[in-house]
Amino acid sequence: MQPIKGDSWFWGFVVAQSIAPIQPRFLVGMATYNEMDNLPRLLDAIRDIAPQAHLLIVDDHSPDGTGAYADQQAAADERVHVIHRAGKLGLGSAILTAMRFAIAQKYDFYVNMDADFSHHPRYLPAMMAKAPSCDVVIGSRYIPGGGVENWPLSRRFISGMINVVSRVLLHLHALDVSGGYRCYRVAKLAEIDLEGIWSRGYSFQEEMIYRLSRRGCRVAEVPIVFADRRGGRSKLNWKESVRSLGVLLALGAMAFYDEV
Ligand SMILES: Nc1nc2c(ncn2[C@@H]2O[C@H](COP(=O)(O)OP(=O)(O)OP(=O)(O)O)[C@@H](O)[C@H]2O)c(=O)[nH]1
Ligand SMILES: [Mg+2]
Repeated sequence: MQPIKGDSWFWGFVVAQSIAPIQPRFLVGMATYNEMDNLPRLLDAIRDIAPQAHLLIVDDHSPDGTGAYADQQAAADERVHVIHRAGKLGLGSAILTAMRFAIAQKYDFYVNMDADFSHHPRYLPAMMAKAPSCDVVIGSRYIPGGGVENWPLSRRFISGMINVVSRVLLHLHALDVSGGYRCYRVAKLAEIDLEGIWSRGYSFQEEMIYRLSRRGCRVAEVPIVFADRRGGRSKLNWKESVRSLGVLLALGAMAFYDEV
């Protein structure tokens, strides 16, 4: 019997679907606190550059209306998700909230970035292309091709020192262990005890790489040029810097006793 035309289309579609490679699901997340000067252009830029990715905004009740803007975007675009928290609870804990969402929603990869254009979306394609061959991709300022733009010498020095000291203390091999622009394999995030992360602030990045490396995760770096924030105000906080230094020293002691 001759197959009717409708049947051959159907079977053609089934065969095409079964041989097409399954595309990994990416979630691009950003913590926000008063980022109305940046978020609208940033979301547009990410959607242009990585239209296949879903987006997550974790907002801590920003007084400037960032959370309300994120809600409008989510209502108009099913790729956009928003989590609201009651108040400013810190960058590290906001990233943990995003990671838990990525695990619960079964994404394959979670890309974390700042919402102030310091982490430019132009680097997303390179990071996403590298992701399937490793467990963490770091957008790195300290490998060839990477760098920092518009930072005063003092900030370059402090950042460089924190990075070197953390690498030595925690026995880490990556050259940029303090940057937050990263793509994580979600299955690996699910393996570590996220409740057991000590850091709530700046030391969060170093602690994540330390804990993932201890589990044998493969870490790769792709170059990024980190630019100073485009708009809005810095949330740099000295109290948090001192607390983070304490966490790094405590993790360093743990790494030392692990080795002996
Ligand atoms: N949800 C949430 N987001 C935060 C918090 N603190 C900072 N952020 C966001 O985290 C990202 C990084 O914070 P930044 O203030 O840019 O910190 P930084 O990059 O070290 O410093 P500057 O760029 O100089 O301001 C930005 O998207 C902020 O809006 C917080 O307590 N809660
Ligand atoms: Mg910033």
